[in-house]
Amino acid sequence: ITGKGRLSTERYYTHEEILNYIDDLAVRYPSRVFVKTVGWSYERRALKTITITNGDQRKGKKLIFVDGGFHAREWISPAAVLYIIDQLVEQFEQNADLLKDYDWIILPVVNPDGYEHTQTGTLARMWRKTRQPYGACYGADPNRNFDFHWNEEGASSSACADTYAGPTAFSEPETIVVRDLMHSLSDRGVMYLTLHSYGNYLLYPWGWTSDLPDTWEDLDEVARTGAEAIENATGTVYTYGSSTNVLYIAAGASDDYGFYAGFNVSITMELSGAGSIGFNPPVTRIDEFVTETWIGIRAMAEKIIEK
Ligand code: ING
Ligand code: ZN
Repeated sequence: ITGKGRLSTERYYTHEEILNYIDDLAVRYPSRVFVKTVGWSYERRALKTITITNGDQRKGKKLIFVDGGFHAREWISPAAVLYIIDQLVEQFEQNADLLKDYDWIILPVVNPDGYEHTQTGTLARMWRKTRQPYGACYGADPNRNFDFHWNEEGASSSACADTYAGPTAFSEPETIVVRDLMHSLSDRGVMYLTLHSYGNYLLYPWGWTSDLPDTWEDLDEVARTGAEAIENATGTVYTYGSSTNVLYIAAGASDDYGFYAGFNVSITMELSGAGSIGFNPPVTRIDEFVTETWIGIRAMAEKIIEK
């Protein structure tokens, strides 16, 4: 995948391949694409963002922040992120409206240690968490580790649990990176989008309470726009609503934190997948799942831009 050429949707890629790919894009499109190392995972893998622009460096542009790969086993998430990058960089002409007044900053794999573990470890395909050791067990759930009503609801204090909140909020270097990015971007950030799988949901805050934020109607309108665009184009039905009300209560998730940190729209997208292929879509279906994801994201971004 290094060198010229685009990534295909015919297989899943390793973290190293993903980093090489974005580095390569920055070399090939030096006026529009910028890659930065923003931190390191527990096992010292680089966390890199790719910022995609239309080449116009004027100040005051707004920003959309997208991440993927929070949860190790949710392989379709980094795959969808790669497709988004391809659309914004290689298919720039078709998507120029999305970059006119907005830059996009993308962190493809938040949890590379976990992702690598699911690809190379023994019996590790269903790993979810990070890989920092806690006694006899490993890892915290990065999507329960953010310091907003941390560990109050829908998280575990047991280090061996899949939803372990961690010993403290922001115990994981990976969530600190996302937090610091959010704070550094929130003055111009308008949408935070985090890609998980599976179940076909567009979720907005709050996840820590069944109460809704004051501006929930704005969030609902954006999520509905994404869901309708996907259903109209493909027939796939996405359910939208607050995390607590349509899925389950869970405090310490990144979308609640992003909203609290100043992103007026903050959405967790649970991509396609169901039953036995939930975390493991066959490679023959990657294309279908990532293209429908892009249809929804594109529609949500357009909704925000027109406002
Ligand atoms: N789902 C999310 C999880 O972290 C979620 C759902 C997101 C709940 C945000 C609450 C808030 O459990 C997956 N698949 O990880
Ligand atoms: Zn997840």
